[in-house]
Amino acid sequence: MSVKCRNCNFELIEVVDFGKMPISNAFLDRSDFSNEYFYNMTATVCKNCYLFQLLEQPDPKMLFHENYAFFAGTSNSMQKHFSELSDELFNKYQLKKDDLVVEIGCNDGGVISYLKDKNHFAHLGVDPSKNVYEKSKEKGINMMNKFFDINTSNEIVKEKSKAKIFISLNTLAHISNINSVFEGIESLLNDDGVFISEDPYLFDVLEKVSYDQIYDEHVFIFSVTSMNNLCNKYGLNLYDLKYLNTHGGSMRYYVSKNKSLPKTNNFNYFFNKEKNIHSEGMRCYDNFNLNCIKSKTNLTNFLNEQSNKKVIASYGATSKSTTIFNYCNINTNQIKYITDTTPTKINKFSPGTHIPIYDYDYFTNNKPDICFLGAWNHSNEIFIKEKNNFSLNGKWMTHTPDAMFINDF
Ligand code: DWN
Repeated sequence: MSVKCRNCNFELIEVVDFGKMPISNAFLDRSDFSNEYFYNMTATVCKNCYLFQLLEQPDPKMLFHENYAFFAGTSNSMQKHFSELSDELFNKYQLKKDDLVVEIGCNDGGVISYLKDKNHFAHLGVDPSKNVYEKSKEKGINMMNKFFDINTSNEIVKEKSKAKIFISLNTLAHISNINSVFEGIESLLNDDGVFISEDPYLFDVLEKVSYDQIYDEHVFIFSVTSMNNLCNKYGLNLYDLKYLNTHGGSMRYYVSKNKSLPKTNNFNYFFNKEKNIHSEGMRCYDNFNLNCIKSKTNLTNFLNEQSNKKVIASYGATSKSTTIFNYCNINTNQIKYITDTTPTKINKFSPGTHIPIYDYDYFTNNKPDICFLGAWNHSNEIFIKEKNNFSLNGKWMTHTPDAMFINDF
């Protein structure tokens, strides 16, 4: 393979070839169909540092721009999650009024919107997508409309100060020039500074066969091993971890500049667990490939059979669904429409497979027999909402690890 590991420049091993994929969040008008962009999506892993990564990534400017379709504010449970982390920052790190907190990829608010609400004025959000940047600015958050790298980091130090806390929630995995980002984090942090990062956890993706976490925006899916390798390379100390249920299984990484902070039991537990898995060579990655193929056959058969007799709709026009629908060749023959509450997605069509996306009113007026959970990672929130608002009289289904009905209310 001509592309080398983005961390250590070693050779990459192919894990799964998902075939042609469109831009995961590029929801289309009918007039865009003939000009749609596709790339080949191949998941790989580095045999040396175990960084799981896409072989090819479309130009980031095609993904993050003035019409970025995803707004984090659409999920109440994620808002609660952001608010809780903001409390933790005050309680655990005793933020002083001048302690700068920087958050990258803060989208339409993120954690720093809660810091701002608590009058912590030394905050800064950085996001390359103009529309979500504008949303944050409207809320009175201090913002920079940039991609984060060593140059942005230098600019922040020059214009503001070094940072006490650097946050990246579901963002680090999106940035292919990872070396420049780590350089930027290292040079931005104070000597007692902490970097807190969350992303989908690789071993959840492998075990749950949640291959839909893999799409253009997720250039990397981190494990403790690969994150630890990156931190070591930049003189940073990954000393603690917190396993999270968000987004179907995520890991929060606590990284200090202070190298003498001891590793916690949590760190040792996950680090050793992964070491044991890797002692069997590439077996977990080979199994993942086979499981993806099995899952594809299983979902396709299930949907083909059910769609003969029933109307199926999908709940949540997610980036994840772009991977599923394109990998499994699912279109309006199986899924009649998708419902979503995000204004930028409504009345558009899904990338690649061109399934129409309608608003919530349409959903309530055109109840499907079966509802596919495109936003399965928000199933708790969705079930609570739908239990009170909407009786499906039918069934909810998911694809992971196998296609199945999951009516549990
Ligand atoms: O990393 C990323 C994650 C955090 O968010 C990004 N690369 C992009 C995005 O991924 P996604 O599109 O797969 O994210 P979600 O959070 O699974 O998207 C949920 C979608 O479902 C949104 O479009 C909003 C919609 N939704 C809805 O219509 N009704 C969500 C909920 C909870 C609802 O009740």
